[in-house]
Amino acid sequence: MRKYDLIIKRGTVVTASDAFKSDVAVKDGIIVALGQDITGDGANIIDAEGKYVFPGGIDVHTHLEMPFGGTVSSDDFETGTIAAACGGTTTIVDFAIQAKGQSLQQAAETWHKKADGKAVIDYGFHIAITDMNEDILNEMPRAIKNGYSSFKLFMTYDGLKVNDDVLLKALIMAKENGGLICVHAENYYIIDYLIKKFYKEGKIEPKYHAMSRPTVAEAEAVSRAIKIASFANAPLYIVHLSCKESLIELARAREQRLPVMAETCPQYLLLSEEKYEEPNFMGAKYVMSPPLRPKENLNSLWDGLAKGEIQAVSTDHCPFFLKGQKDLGLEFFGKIPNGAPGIETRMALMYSYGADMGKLSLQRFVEVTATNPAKIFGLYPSKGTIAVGSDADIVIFDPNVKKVITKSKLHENVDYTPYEGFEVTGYPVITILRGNIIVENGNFIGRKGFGKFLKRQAPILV
Ligand code: DUC
Ligand code: ZN
Ligand code: ZN
Repeated sequence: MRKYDLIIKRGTVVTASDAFKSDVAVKDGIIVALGQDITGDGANIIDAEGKYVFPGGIDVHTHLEMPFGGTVSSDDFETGTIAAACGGTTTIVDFAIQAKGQSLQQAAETWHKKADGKAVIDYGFHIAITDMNEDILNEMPRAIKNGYSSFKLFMTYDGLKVNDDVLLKALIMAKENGGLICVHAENYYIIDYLIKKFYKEGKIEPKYHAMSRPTVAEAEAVSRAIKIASFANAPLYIVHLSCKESLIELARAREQRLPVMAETCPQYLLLSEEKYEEPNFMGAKYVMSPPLRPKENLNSLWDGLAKGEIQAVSTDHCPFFLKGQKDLGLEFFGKIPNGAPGIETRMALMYSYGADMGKLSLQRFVEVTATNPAKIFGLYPSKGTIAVGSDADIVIFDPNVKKVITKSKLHENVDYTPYEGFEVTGYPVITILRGNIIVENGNFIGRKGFGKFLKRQAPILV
């Protein structure tokens, strides 16, 4: 009889292409067998009858302990990754932000100090380039070789924004060296004009944050980035695509077979701009960029996700406490730190409002929450699927559990959730990282520092 460490029995294994009843056997953190009636001497047995066996979620857009807007996002690599694990996510890719004058290596080291020894799930880093020059450009190939194979460029935000010449050079350098450029696409000048105009007119409440960042500002930047990438003949990944106008640009590019990919986030699929009307400054909960959009955008995004126009769902998790952080902007929306929590609720929301409601097939749910993120960001096939040879990063998911999302039950280090009161059908019951059970029935039982840094490979275009 073969020796295994763990056998998951009688669950329905779901991958991006299949759903089948199977046992899953694990040895030394790796999936080593799939099949019926697997037995093994001394192995830990999990009975998954009636449950789904999904690949661990992969969230490729998080901001843990990130200095931003005069404060620092409130989840660090310990609290944030515990929350992620409790929500069924086993890998994140966070953004190491280059400070002015820093090399890319220094940016990465700064983020290693935040994460190493603290993270409870595996993690990689994109490097956000904010201060480009010839030296930095020439440093990109080494960064890619060292496993930081994707870079983010902000097309907006004072202090972070880069111009089109930088975008063009970075796209060419990344393409020539097996890297990928990601863009936060919003038109700086439209937004800057509107923010100043609203301020002058005394329009200072949170809802003016959304009004200062109209969909056309996003769509223009998406279109421009796509055209520059097409000129450079380089792949491009658009982060947090939030509206129909941008989706039209994306879909057109993909129809032309351009290697353009995009993610959206649960907040753009499930929440809309009316949220900014919540009284007593509570609209600040939803101050994020891009902002929540008019309702009619939601169905377009769900459609785009189902049809394959959008490839991934991440969270842009960037939490700030209402009390003590968001309230920096009580007198002016422009001072509210941008961002909202979501690292813990992504899998349940996407299953419940996507797969369970029939908007996404089960396989597509897995594809957009795990498989495509792993492929695009150079982690596949060790992450993002359930197959012999892959890491045993697995979520046992009970499709029959009903829950109401409420802050007091979540692990995110922040004083609210944008999804308060959302009913979900289905929730992760066990999270397994490299063969180790790290969450059981909502309780984190893993170990601080067990998360491993992942050197990532070149993107697989999807
Ligand atoms: N958007 C946010 O809302 N927060 C952090 C960075 C970003 O682009
Ligand atoms: Zn962004
Ligand atoms: Zn972000």
